Amino acid sequence: MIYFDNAATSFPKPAQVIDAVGKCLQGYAGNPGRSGHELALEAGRAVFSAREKLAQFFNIADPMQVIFTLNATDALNLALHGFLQAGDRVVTTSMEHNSVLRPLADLRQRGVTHEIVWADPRGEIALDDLRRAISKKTNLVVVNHASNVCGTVQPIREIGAMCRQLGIPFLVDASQSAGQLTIDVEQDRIDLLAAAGHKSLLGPQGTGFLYIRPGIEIAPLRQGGTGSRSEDTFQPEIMPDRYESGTLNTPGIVGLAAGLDFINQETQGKIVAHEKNLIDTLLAGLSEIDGLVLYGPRQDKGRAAVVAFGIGDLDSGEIAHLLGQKGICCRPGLHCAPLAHQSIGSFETGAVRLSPGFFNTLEEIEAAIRMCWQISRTIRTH
Ligand code: ALA
Repeated sequence: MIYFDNAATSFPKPAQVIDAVGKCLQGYAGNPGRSGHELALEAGRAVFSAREKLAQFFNIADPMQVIFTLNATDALNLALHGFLQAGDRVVTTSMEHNSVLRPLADLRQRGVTHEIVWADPRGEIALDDLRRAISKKTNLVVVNHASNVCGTVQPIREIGAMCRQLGIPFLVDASQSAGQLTIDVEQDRIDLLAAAGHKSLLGPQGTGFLYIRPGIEIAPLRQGGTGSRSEDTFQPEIMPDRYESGTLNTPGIVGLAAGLDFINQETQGKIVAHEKNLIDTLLAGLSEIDGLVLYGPRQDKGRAAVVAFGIGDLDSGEIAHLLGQKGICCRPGLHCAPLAHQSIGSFETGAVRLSPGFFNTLEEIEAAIRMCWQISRTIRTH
C-alpha cells in the first residue's frame, strides 16, 4: 500500500507519537485539572506542556490563548459562531473548505452576511480583489492559508498587514499549512488561528486548536465542567477554561505534543525539503502524461504538499478506483471545498488528490506516475 492521503490525515504517525499516546494511556491518563492526585496532576502538566509547545511553534506569547478543539472544523466553528453577530459582514475566499463555508451559510440565516472573493484558475486570490471587497463595515476576514484541494498558498503576511492596518480581525484557516509552512501569529498579524492537529503537525485524529489573540471577544459555544470555579453558575472567564468544557482528549493532546517534538527534532526545514522533492518529482512526471491536467499554482510559487489532477474527462472517482486497485491511497471528488473546485475548473469531474508526506519515498512517487501513465494509455486505446 502507498499512502498518498496525508492531506486528509497524516499516516503513519511517527513512532514517538504512538509511544507517547500509549505511555499516557497506560501511565497517567487521569483527568487534567479535575483533582489534586498524581495522575490528574501529571495529565494537567502534559496538557500544559502541549499548549506551550504549540505556542512556541506559532510564536504565540501566552499559551493560555491556545484552545484545544476536536479538530480544525471545531476550531473554525468556535471562531465564527463565537465572534460573529447579526449585522456583521465577513470577507472570505472561494478557496475555503466547508468548515468555513457551512458555518457562514448558517450564520447568513442569522443575519451575518459574507462576500466571497474568487480565486483564479490556479487557486490564487489577488490582494487587490480582497482589498476591494473589504470595507469599513467588514467585521472579519477569513482566509484559507493553503488549499486542501490543490495546495495553493495565499499570502497571509500581506493580508494580515492589510487587515491590521484597517483594524479588521483576521482569521486564518491553517488546517493544511500548520506544520508545513511557517506561521508566526505576530509577524503575520493573525488574530485567530485555527488548525488541525492530525495533518502536518503529525498528531492523532481528534486534535486541533484555536489561537485567540488577547482582546478578541469570542463567545464560548459550550458551557460545562472545567474543574475551576465549580461554585459558579456561569462559565468561568479564565483562559483556557472559558472554552474547554468537558474532559479533554489528553492522550491525543500528548500525541500532538510528540508530533511537534518530532518536527522540531527532524526540523521543519528537512521535512519540507523532502516533501518538496517528492512533489517536484510528482509534478514533473505527471506533467508529461498525455491528457492529464494538473491543477494548482505555478511551479515558482510555494505550495503545500498537495497535487490535484484529472485525466481526460474521466470522473476523479474512477481514476482513484484504478489507483486504489494498485494500492495507491488518494482522495478524489470535491474534497469538501466545492468553490475551490469551481475556481480551478474541476467541479464537474472532481480532481484526484495525491498528498505525500514525510514518510513517503521517491520510489512510491515513481510508482504513482507509472500508474497514471497506464490509466492515460488505457483511456486512449478505448
Ligand atoms: N479536510 C480533509 C481533506 O482535505 C479531510 O481531505
